Amino acid sequence: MVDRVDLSGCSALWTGARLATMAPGAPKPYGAIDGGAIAVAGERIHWVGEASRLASRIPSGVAVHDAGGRWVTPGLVDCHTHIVYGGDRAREFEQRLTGVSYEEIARRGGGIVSTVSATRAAGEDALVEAARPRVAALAAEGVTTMEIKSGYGLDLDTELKMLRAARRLGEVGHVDVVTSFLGAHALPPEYAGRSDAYIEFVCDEVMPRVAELGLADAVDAFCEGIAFSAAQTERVFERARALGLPVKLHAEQLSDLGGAALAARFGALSADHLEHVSEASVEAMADAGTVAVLLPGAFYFLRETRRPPVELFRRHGVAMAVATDSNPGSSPVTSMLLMLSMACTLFHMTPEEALAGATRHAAQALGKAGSIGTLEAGKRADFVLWDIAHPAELAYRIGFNPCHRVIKSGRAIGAGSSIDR
Ligand code: DI6
Ligand code: FE
Repeated sequence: MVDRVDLSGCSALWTGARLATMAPGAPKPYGAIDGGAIAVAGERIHWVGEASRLASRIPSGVAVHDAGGRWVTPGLVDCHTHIVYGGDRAREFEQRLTGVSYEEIARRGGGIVSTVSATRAAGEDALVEAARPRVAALAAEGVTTMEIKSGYGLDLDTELKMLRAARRLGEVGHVDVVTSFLGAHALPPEYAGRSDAYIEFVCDEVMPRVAELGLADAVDAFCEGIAFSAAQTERVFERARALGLPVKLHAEQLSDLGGAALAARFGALSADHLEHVSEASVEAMADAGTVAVLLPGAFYFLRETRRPPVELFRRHGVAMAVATDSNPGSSPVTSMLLMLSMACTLFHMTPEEALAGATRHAAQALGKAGSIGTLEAGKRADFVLWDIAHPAELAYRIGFNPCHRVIKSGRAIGAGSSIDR
């Protein structure tokens, strides 16, 4: 006689589901459970398993929903975005198409710095309103948690304004927002030729204020020839550590400055981009448990040719996440499903790896592996019902959204395009 699942205290039960739990070490691909059910208690998953384990009489307080045989995955997690910004860079896109490189545009004072001017000029409300439809586009495809970075302010007031705007985007309740302080993103014009002085300003004046106000969940930096050196990044990390904030890093996107190994030395949550990472740095990331966040949108949009070394990450057991890098300059992307497709076609990941990269491993990259990213008891009840015949379809179709319904913190918040418009 099978033990029956105790549903006392549960608020909702979803039956008739084919679950892609994405649980680690599960016997079947995608952690699949056919004939599955999810019991929800308030905002959390109470139980996940085969519906045959349920008693025939469901307690009267439990709302029963039929998933209609649909596949159900964890809510998607976009663990790397710069989605709050002023203006856009469509003109720069035109320039790049005439042959000017991304790095050359940055050197001519365009690029990130032009977004900085527009972001400084925008009010906080305007930043929130501009980002809202972009966040809604992600939510419509089943994103239930996303990260948002600062880094287009590069002065105290605008960095704080961006982070407040990011927090506000999470208040609607459809998408949880995790923030990162990216003061060391680019050198603002007023510090031209004085990059050490700017790093000192970031460390001594901006980061402590950000920490004091509780506006950032982590600290990020851009370690690159067109941005900051490894030594400067290390100073940023030292201060983050002193303030008790976890770190992550834009590393080895355009060249190898040893950023990923530095990040690993500081126990970073993630190192991101990584097209030019060395095997020694991959080993350091494996030892530190630092997640490799891969960003196929930026790779595609900048027409990069060197792929991140997916085979090395596999061989050394580095968890791979996939994210949009949503930003106006190098990845004007607001589709996680497109990133799953590109992770497979451009980076040669498998559809299962790509989905793990948008769920379990993305959660890990945000330091939230204990609360989101898989369908397991105790985790937040964030999940998505899909009109698909197999989970590989999520990475297979291009420009089609099969999202049937999103459940956020135990509540149905809508379906596909109806979310948060
Ligand atoms: N790497 C990126 O892909 C974005 N920032 C970064 O450090 C690009 C930001 C931009 O071009 O506006
Ligand atoms: Fe980025």
